[in-house]
Amino acid sequence: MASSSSSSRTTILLLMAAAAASLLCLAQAEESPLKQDFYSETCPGVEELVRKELKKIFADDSTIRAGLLRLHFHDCFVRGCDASLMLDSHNGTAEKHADPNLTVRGYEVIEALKLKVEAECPLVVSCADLMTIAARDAVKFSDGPDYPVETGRRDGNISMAADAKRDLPPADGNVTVLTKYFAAKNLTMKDLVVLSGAHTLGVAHCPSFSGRVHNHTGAGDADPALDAGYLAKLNATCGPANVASVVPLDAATTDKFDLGYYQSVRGRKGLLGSDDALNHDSLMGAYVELMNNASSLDTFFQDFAVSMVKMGRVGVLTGEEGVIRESCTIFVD
Ligand code: HEM
Ligand SMILES: *[C@@H]1O[C@H](CO)[C@@H](O)[C@H](O)[C@H]1NC(C)=O
Ligand SMILES: *[C@@H]1O[C@H](CO)[C@@H](O)[C@H](O)[C@H]1NC(C)=O
Ligand SMILES: *[C@@H]1O[C@H](CO)[C@@H](O)[C@H](O)[C@H]1NC(C)=O
Ligand SMILES: *[C@@H]1O[C@H](CO)[C@@H](O)[C@H](O)[C@H]1NC(C)=O
Ligand SMILES: *[C@@H]1O[C@H](CO)[C@@H](O)[C@H](O)[C@H]1NC(C)=O
Ligand SMILES: *[C@@H]1O[C@H](CO)[C@@H](O)[C@H](O)[C@H]1NC(C)=O
Ligand SMILES: *[C@@H]1O[C@H](CO)[C@@H](O)[C@H](O)[C@H]1NC(C)=O
Ligand SMILES: CC(=O)N[C@H]1CO[C@H](CO)[C@@H](O)[C@@H]1O
Repeated sequence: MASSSSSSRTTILLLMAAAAASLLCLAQAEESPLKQDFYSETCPGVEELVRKELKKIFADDSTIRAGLLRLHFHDCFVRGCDASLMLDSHNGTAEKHADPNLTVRGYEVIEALKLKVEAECPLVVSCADLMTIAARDAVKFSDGPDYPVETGRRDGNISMAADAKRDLPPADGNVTVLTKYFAAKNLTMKDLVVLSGAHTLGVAHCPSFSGRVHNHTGAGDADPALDAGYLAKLNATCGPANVASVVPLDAATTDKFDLGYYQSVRGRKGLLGSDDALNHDSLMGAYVELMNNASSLDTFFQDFAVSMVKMGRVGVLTGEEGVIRESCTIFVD
């Protein structure tokens, strides 16, 4: 790399570090109606109970950790973190029936946790908080950071597929599009590049990216941004009509929360269009670059914890708002 561009890169990284520092202060100063250990009086030990249950569940299926992390994201982006994603509908119009949610996994885990928690403290702990705690534990048990979460959310009673279609970012979104979806939730480009790091866990189904393989611009072409060897592998797994097969989002270490995602993205092996998009913005590209240095792991862990806590505040219901449901999937007024 030419020295002029490497010095401008250094400048960008310094700017990002400054932005990160001010963001940290902001996150702490920002008023949040939530707080850590909200249930210390009303359901002491709830986080330990959840962790104990999840440890057993993950021993049977380590891949469900990725599902739980995504579940929290999809809940928070649609009507806020209010467990509206958990609600079943009899007419197929709830959030969980929206296209982007058809592949979301882990509903039954949240419901199982709720059952255990109800036995200890009936009608006290919200499903939205259980989803938040479960997402944190999913990261922790994947060798990621173990960060304190805020609690005190209450559950919503409205769940509409149309809201999910409107608010969840598209898998083929470019930088401009993704930034808009995040800004609509008061989340920054820094949050976008940091939270995209969640794709260090889990898988995607062929339809989420096969456009990049078979028909990128509508002329039967492939996305030129894809590494050639990687493209050939994707093509071998995902024929144009394949809707069932899955491919890891971070091929090297699918079940481990690490920097592997950013290495994939930088190596033109980001699976989704939205992953590759991070390369096409100078600030987010600089972050991807920074995360390609193994010594950045702690920075990623700290950044991820800050952005997850921020995402966990989106549109929350607190105090007298919303309800505490007995079951996370059954509608109550
Ligand atoms: C930046 C915008 C994002 C887009 C466009 C996006 C899109 C997607 C898509 C299309 C899939 C694959 C679905 C499938 O085909 O099965 C996926 C998987 C996943 N996403 Fe995202 N995502 C984004 C951000 C996030 C965030 C913020 C998180 C969490 C903090 C997250 C966590 C996950 C996880 C863990 C998986 C794997 C799920 C599994 O293995 O079941 N994503 N995402
Ligand atoms: C589906 O059920 C929900 C909740 O009961 C209701 O609000 C909505 O109007 C129904 N939609 C249709 C299309 O029947
Ligand atoms: C990003 O995508 C949107 C919607 O597809 C499009 O209108 C816009 O021109 C794209 N922007 C860039 C910079 O490619
Ligand atoms: C974003 O922040 C504004 C101003 O603080 C607030 O009114 C709005 O409700 C927030 N939006 C979400 C989705 O949290
Ligand atoms: C590729 O996309 C174009 C435009 O959307 C469409 O007309 C065409 O049928 C597609 N080709 C294939 C092979 O799917
Ligand atoms: C994908 O594989 C098919 C069948 O082998 C081949 O015809 C096609 O050219 C390949 N596409 C790409 C983008 O490699
Ligand atoms: C990685 O980061 C460390 C600490 O910031 C730095 O000393 C080292 O030069 C970096 N390595 C590369 C290859 O950039
Ligand atoms: C939902 O909860 C609110 C209180 O947060 C309540 O006013 C409303 O009647 C409930 N039911 C529906 C269907 O919105
Ligand atoms: C955004 C997204 O993931 N959409 C997919 C939802 O699931 C259906 C069925 O598998 C796919 O066709 C969509 O592409």
